[in-house]
Amino acid sequence: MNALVDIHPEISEALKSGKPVVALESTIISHGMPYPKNVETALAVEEVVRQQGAVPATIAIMDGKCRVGLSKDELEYFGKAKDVWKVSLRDMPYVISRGLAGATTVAATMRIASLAGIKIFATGGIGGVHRGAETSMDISADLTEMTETSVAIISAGVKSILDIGLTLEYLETKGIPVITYGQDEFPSFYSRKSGFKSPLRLDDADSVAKLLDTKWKLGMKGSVLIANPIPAALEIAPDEIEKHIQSALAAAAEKKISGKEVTPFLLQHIASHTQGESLEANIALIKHNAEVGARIAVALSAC
Ligand code: PSU
Ligand code: MN
Repeated sequence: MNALVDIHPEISEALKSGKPVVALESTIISHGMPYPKNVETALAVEEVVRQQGAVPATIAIMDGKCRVGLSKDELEYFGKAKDVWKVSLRDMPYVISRGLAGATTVAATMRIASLAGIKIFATGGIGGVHRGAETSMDISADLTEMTETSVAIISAGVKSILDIGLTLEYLETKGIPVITYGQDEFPSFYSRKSGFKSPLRLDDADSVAKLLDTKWKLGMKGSVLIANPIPAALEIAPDEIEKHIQSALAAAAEKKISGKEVTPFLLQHIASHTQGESLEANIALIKHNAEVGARIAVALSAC
């Protein structure tokens, strides 16, 4: 085992005995939602995973180590502290070697989950190819990591702050299977619709687990993206969100926001202009993803 990876005893016990484990990220806690909803959500998501018979593993960086499994106090710290780094792959060696606190993005969480031996990771939304990437070259390391690391991601699709079409093209180029759970159309986070047909569709956890098992038994390393549409009752219409995205993009350009600040800036702008509606939708879809992720983890442990 890697000396820089510290796994909570309950999780390491589960992994040793082949029990289902679901990884969870921490950027969403520190940089994706306001306190105290972020901590309440992190705890609720862990509980959802347990209810399905799997063990939750929230991942972050602390005291010079990758941490797999956080205590309630530690979750509280990551939800409250103002100086927590947003850590994607690029930042991992710096933040770990300096002993700083870091909240891990999808890319960094996948890498640490993989080091720990966890195969399933549930989150809200992944990073991708940004609108205007043809000139900004802003493409999230979440996508490149999906070719490196054999950890499947359950998300609510891709937020339309990104260029959904280009993100799907990128995933096709890299050979990443994209499966939508239970419908033909690829979802766009707040909405069950995106205007793009999903490359693949599966309707139950057993079928997804069988596909994952097959991919990895073929020696094909890398991820699979499972897009789980938001529950219909909580959907926000795409044109409703689009006007907030346009205003967020304009504000980002005016303030010259760049690099790793872009995604948190856009997310915060949208949240603060939708009177909490987007936050409630966000919380509900993460719980839903955790539930489906845990069911897939349970099915995979029986493969
Ligand atoms: N998209 C969301 N919510 C999030 C993120 C993205 O809808 O919280 C976070 C995730 O942690 C994701 C990261 O991995 O932002 C992507 O950041 P970047 O675009 O800088 O790679
Ligand atoms: Mn970026």
